[in-house]
Amino acid sequence: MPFNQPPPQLGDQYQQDRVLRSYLRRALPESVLAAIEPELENMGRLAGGDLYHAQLADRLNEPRHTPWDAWGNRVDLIEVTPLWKRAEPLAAQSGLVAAAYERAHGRYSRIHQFALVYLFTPSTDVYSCPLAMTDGAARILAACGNRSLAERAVPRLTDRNPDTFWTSGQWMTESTGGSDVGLSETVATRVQEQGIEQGWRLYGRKWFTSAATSQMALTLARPEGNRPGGKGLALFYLETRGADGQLNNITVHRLKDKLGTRKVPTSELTLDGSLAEPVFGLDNGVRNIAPMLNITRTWNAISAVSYMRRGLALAVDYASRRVAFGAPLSQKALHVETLAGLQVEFEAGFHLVFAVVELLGREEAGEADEPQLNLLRLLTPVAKLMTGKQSVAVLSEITETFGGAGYVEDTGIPQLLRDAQVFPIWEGTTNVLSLDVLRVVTSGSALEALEVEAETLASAVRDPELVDCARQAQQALAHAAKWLSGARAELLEAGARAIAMTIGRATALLLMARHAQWLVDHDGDHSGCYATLIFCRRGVDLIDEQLNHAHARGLMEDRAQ
Ligand code: MFK
Repeated sequence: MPFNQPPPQLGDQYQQDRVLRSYLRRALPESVLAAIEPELENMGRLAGGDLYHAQLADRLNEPRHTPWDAWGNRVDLIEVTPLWKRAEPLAAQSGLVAAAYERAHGRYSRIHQFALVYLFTPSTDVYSCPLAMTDGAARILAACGNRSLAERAVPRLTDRNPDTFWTSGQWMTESTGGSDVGLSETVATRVQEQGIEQGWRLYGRKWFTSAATSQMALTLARPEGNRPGGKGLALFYLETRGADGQLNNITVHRLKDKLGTRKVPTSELTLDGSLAEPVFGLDNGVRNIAPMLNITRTWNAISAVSYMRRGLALAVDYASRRVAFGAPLSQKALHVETLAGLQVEFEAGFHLVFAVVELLGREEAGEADEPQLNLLRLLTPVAKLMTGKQSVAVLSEITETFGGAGYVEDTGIPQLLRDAQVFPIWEGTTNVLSLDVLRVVTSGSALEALEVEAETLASAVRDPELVDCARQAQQALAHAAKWLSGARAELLEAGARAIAMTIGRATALLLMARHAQWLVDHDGDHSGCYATLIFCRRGVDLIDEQLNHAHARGLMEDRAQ
């Protein structure tokens, strides 16, 4: 018999997740953890068992678009994969959107929701995408003051009954730009008959509409006569089908042929007189859709850390099964060092995004003060951009930890890397979000709020090695503040990514140090200390004092490379 390598096994994804479980014990009151733990246990079992096996079996399936029926009628049917068909009712019943709006656990409700999402996401092939947009739409509609829209849509978007649950799209991107949304060309026309207003119709082409199977969408369009730019756009609500079941003057042209997230039926579509309703106001569309972006960016960051965790769970298990050069990989110093480097990046991202989730929960419970609101505004793009980059780097290394097997499709490993590549791209690329961070830190008091929070986190730490890590993190933040106050406009822009990453890594390091101290105090467990020390050594302050933008311009000026 030739040798056959035993494949990696995935166990119970809640019970085996030391980082998630210890975080929840520290962050939640005992009564809240006791109330939600059965749900987490159930989701962890499913994610590592039944759902994971269904996901592997579903690997070759993709969504299908049928533009015409046999008799020449335009139907634009989109059929999703079997795993997605299973994911939707599971998501509704598990309250993956609802838990945030039921607020059964007050300001802890977002932790409840996102802990479930974190377990669910890597076993459901990015079904988190429509859920993220659904959550973002519910957040906007619940607060928009448009009572009839809120009463119609919010109960459906937050429903636990799969038969009546709705998902929402977020149709922003046009071919003019996914980043510079103010260039959008879609026009909104007011329809009047005999002087009586009949509503609005939208005309335009949306170039990247994720999850076009949703029952509704929030989208941007320019009311006729409005000025150019994002301020001239307005935020509209539309339902994709009328009461007769027919599409709302929407033509789906094709599904996108993407590098990853291939189960997500992302479409190009044309709105040709689609009935729509302004959510509120007839301008400032970009500003008005921003709360949705901040929610979907949080989902993006949670998804990115959940993918890192999945890759690590498989790689760590595999290391104990794969023998080479006389011993399992789990006993080889260089392999262990490599895995530890990946583990700490995951832990840093985990603590950063759950800090955002805590702030979001406080905000929605009306318990956030001004500095906390500023922190939420700053750390949301920081967490999204940092975890997006981490997830690609970590999953690329994870692929390599399997050697040639990681490069072979039916192990399921390559799909993790391809899917992760979307996290730094959609919902704002790393550079676009770095510029958002730059705007926040140069126009308000968010950085001061972070420095105060850093002092609070540092003061919770007593172990001398952790104290040293916390000091390095505070020095990095002080360096960022000093650099920001001294640099000229072009240099500020050129250095924006380093600033954003430094803020992210320094904040994550402080959060890790605080958690590590708690683990030592409560459990005598030093795993958090090791993680903090290793992460600190990998580099926190990424600001380049020698940055000379003239060099980059000189190098990249328009000539043959
Ligand atoms: C797996 C889970 C996730 C899955 C989700 C999948 C969904 C996929 C579908 C998509 O990809 S949807 C498209 C995602 N697109 C983006 O994220 C857009 C990226 N581009 C930006 O974020 C640009 O910075 C932006 C469009 C906002 C720039 O547009 P503008 O017109 O130049 O806006 P400007 O002047 O920067 O901001 C307009 C206002 O909004 C300002 O307020 P004021 O009017 O009061 O001055 C800004 O302060 C405010 N604003 C912008 N971003 C904000 C914000 N406010 C709060 N939070 C923000 N993030």
